[in-house]
Amino acid sequence: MTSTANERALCGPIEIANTVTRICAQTPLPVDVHTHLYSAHFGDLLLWGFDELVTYHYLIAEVSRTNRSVSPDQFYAMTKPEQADFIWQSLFIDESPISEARRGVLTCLKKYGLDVAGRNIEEYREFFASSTVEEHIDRVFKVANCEKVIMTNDPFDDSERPVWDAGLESDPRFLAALRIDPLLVTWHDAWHRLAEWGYDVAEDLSGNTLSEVRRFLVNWGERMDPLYMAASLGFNFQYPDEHPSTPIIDEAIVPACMELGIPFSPMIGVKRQVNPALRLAGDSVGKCDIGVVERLCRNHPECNFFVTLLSRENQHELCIAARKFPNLMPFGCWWFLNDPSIIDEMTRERLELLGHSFVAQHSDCRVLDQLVYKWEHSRQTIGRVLVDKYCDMAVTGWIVTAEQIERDVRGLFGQNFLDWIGRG
Ligand code: RAT
Ligand code: ZN
Repeated sequence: MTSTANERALCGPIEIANTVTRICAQTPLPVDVHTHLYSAHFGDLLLWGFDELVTYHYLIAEVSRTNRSVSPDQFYAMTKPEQADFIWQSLFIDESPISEARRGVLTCLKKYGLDVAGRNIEEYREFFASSTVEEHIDRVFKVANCEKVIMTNDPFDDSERPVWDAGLESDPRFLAALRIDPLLVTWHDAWHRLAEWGYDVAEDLSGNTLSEVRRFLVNWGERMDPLYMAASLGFNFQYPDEHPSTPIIDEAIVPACMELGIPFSPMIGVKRQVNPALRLAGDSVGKCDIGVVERLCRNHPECNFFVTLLSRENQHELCIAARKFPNLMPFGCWWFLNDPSIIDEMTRERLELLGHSFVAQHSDCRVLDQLVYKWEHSRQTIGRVLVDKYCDMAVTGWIVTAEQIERDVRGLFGQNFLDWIGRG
């Protein structure tokens, strides 16, 4: 093909590099496919502001090794502002904020126009205190250039369920994902909750249990209108297996996903609570068995699987699995993988093996403001990878245009997922 009437060929590596970098920096983010953010209607469930930003659990893990004068129990006994003061002093003043999570705080301050050089945390606190949550949500979406985010919505969460029960008006920027970890990870407890909510279930899965679990999922699906159903699973998760999780997937989750017309999203690889004293910061990572993903996709070719794996060691084989199963879409650089060096490696590997058929990143934000830095950093890293890839194409004589790059970048930033599930 030659360039079309409206599409001008980009000439040479410098023009390609400048154009790709600009497009990656400026393309509106169609959807952040996995966050822990909530709309303002969810009240205190939405975390935002300086103290929340600085007490992110990634930073709690870092301070626990940097400043051992305070034990984890003593740290958690502090008030939130005290925790933030302690982390600021230990990780930002006593040391250079060189890690990715620390650099992220600086990027947020800069993008809000605050004086990073001044290191004045009272000024930062005042900045956030001077806005309402609604104003701040508008600001963050604008600064991050983000159109929509997908929340993590857990019907087992006693602070979240009442918000759905109240049936308040929703904010179209915040889409739902139905999160169902307890059904697969702690069925021995979860079944009591379902029974309490009027479902005819038994711990041994007898009688109507599986059809009732399916009814529970479809009921919540109809209520939340989720874009997918998700569960975080341990690195040692097995499928198929003797464990109740196998019939629950085969006879409740997959049929419910099919009925609702959404994918199932197993997020596999967490090693839970290797250091319980650190609480939310105490989880780790393990390599999972890629056979679990292959067998899920093979046993349920009619169902789509939207998958992210936590271990770096699983990423290449996830790409290969995706080459074999068109009902599998990999997404994001999850949690311990959300660092520039690893995003660079994973994005190259995925582009080389899969072309565009994946979602390059999600933020996993737990604090609204992280939307600003996580995407700023990922846009830069993915941009550097794409510069190389488009230059490699152009060297052959293939014509590269800004319009094609814009389409591709929007896809990688989340449009691919929306198109895949028919919600484009
Ligand atoms: O990335 C994180 O913050 C983790 O703590 C988890 O939230 C993980 O992403 C999950 O969704 O379970
Ligand atoms: Zn998450």
